[in-house]
Amino acid sequence: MSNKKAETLSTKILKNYDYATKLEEADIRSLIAKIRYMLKKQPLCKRIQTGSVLAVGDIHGDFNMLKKVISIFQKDKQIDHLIFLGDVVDRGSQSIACVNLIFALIIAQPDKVHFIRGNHEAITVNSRYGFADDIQAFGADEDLFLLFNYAFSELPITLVHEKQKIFYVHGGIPIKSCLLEDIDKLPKGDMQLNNETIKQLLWNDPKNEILQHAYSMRGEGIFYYGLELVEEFLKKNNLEMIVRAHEAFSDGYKYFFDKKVLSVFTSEEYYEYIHAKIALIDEKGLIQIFHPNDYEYALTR
Ligand SMILES: [Mn+2]
Repeated sequence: MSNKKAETLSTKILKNYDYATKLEEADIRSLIAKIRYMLKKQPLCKRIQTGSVLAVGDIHGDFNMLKKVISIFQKDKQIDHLIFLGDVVDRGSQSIACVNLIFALIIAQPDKVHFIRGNHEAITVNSRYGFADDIQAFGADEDLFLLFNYAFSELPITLVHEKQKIFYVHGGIPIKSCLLEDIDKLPKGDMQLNNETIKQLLWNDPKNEILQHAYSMRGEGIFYYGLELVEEFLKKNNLEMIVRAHEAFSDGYKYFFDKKVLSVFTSEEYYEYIHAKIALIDEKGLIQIFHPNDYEYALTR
């Protein structure tokens, strides 16, 4: 498998994003192979030291929204890092193209583009909510679905920005006390989210009304986390805030616990009542929330 092919494809896709919808199976296989090779070397808790961040919530196959977000990142040279908070696949109509485009971007700018794993980047979920059907409709060999999921299982599950002191994750914190060092010791390549801590990082939700934790309606082994758990986690790990995704609020974002947690959602195709949002977070942690359509206008005011 030559890496050159994946790099050539990446360049081609980034010149014309729609090309990500037109790839042949062999092209997709070479992107996946390259990404798996790159991800294998990365820890489960990724760290970045400095720079501004554009944080993107669930995309869920909304290719048009993804194209807007990526064009903002490519045009605005003041954005140092682009962080996808997971749930790129399922529900919407173009999951495969969305992954292709993000993989192409990671290949081109591996130090600036970060894809944190969501609960839909797990085979137990994406075999049921659209992605498996999309692969079948695409007419690919069955193992392409498995190859995507092998790659997803190598994704980082959290990212820490050391200057901002922000913890980026898809769902949130586990209910058992957890240090950042512990996250790196969790098993990599956990396809089905069998590890309970990984499962909770990807599935748990914040809830304002509780202090510690409560059982979640999402299912067994999933919890709501409250203010005291958040404060304890932040203090122990010398952090100030959690930025996560995973919940579709109608405004596209919501703050919890006196702004100690921010939730962002960035998909509209499947969710007609949602106004997608992205969060621009400067190096010091100052946050501006935008709809991707309003981004350029808001910056020129
Ligand atoms: Mn989710």
